[in-house]
Amino acid sequence: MSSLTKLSYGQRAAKHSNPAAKLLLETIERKKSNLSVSVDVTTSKDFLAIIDAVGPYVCLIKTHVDILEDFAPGLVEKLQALSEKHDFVIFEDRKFADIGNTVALQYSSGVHRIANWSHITNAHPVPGPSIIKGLASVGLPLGRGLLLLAEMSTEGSLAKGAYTEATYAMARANRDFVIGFIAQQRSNAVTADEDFLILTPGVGLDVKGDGMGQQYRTPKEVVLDSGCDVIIVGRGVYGKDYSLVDQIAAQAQRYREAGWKAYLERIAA
Ligand code: S5P
Repeated sequence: MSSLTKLSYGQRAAKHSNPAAKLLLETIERKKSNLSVSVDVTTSKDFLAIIDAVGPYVCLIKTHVDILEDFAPGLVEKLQALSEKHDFVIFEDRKFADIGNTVALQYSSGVHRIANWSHITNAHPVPGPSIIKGLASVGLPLGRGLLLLAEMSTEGSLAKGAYTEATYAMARANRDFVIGFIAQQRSNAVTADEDFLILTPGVGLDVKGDGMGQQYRTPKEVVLDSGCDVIIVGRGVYGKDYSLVDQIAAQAQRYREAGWKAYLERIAA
């Protein structure tokens, strides 16, 4: 595995030139948390309550704002206020997948105006490098960062082998804007000179799947065995009853501890 996995997040932050990647690495180090909570709920009330409950324990909040049935521009200000209150970075998981011109419009405009508030977003590499060009035309001047989906957590994913390798090559050619990958492991194909962040969904401590193709691994498998940087946890943290904020906060603490322990073991090994 890459020697990058022996460096601390702080050491990596000091060397990173992309502002969004630097901010994320610094936040991880400062808060001693490599946990990102993915808040996939449909009302603004639940969305904000969950974020307020888990905020102290996360480095990053991952959103799907298009799921919210009552989305209004004022929500973004509330999200930003929570980001300041609890010191976390924001990642809108938009998974862009169209031609450069279209993704530039989807990223900058529409009701969500994602580039205005989301430090990090992501894209499928399937259209080829023009997707990066389109998104970078909007995000780079704002100091944003992009993650490419190199692998997915789902059963039967087509993102593997040559597709995944080609994704690394696309990132390598655009290192000013592409800060890393959504992936299941840190590949040996990515060397230590290229500090790409690996953010990994499909993380759960209690169950192995969700009956809809999602597959879960533990924080230890993800961070220690596979060399990933950030664990992304959704339902494992907030469960089904969003009113149980104390329980949600306790789960976030549990995942944070597991993720950080695995990281400490990794850099000590
Ligand atoms: O390969 C992936 C990529 C992503 S970004 N698998 C995923 O599950 N995700 C996202 O991570 C997914 O869209 C969801 O928001 C989150 C996982 O949620 P959970 O409830 O299964 O932990």
